[in-house]
Amino acid sequence: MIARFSSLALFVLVIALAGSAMAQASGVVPWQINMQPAVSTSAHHIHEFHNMLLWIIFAVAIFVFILMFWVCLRYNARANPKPSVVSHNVLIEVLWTVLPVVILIVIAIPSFKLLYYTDRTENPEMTLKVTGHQWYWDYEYPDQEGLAFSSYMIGEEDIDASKGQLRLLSTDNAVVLPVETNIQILITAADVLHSWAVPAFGIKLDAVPGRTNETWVRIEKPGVYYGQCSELCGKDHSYMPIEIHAVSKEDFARWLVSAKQEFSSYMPGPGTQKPLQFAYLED
Ligand SMILES: [Cu+2]
Repeated sequence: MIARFSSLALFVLVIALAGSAMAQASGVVPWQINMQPAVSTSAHHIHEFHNMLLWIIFAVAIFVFILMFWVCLRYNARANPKPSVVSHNVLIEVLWTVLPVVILIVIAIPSFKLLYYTDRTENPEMTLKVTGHQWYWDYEYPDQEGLAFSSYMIGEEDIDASKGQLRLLSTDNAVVLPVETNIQILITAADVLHSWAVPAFGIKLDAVPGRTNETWVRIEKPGVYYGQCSELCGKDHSYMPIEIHAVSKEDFARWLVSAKQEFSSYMPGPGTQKPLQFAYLED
């Protein structure tokens, strides 16, 4: 019995240690559990809200389990041969109506605050426009005249692991964004519903044809962050990843200069869709 208990305790410890170690890794790692580390203010608030909900869920679940076992043991036919015929108890009825309402209000207030917080920033310093296509993303920097490009997944056979490229996640043209900047993000789609989702930023927003959805991000530290389309959009839904390089403001300014030259031939818009690279389509 003791041996079984200690092996169980060891198992729980190993899982907990593995979980905390993996939570530190950026992007995706094998056997990952828990959420990707938060690198934006929105993602931090989302994680805090999630953790608060976990406590409430645990408390409710444990209370219901204890109640259930107590009822099964105390009031089964053998232990309680003469059942009670009481059908009303005002105190209990008030409690089981009012307490869930109180719990829901406790959840709803921070939930709505968070929804409005992630909705838009009051002081956007720059804008990134994202357009979903079957099956790639277009990115535009409206503040930088003419800067726009398409971003395709790098095919499996073209993945270069020595450059740190990841299967199903790396793209030919990564989005480059500055850290410590309030970035307004406008999301739309050109054909069907897509969803632009980057877990480390706490963003998952539908890309809807004919409509512009807005959110924002303030990235806290440089790094490479990945996301995926999260709205089933057709046969290559799983092959339109998002790759974002967050860099310092100085590096971003330098990237802008070179990117404007590199992408100057690309003109976004209906009828002139001419993606720069067909890395994925060629295979
Ligand atoms: Cu999609």
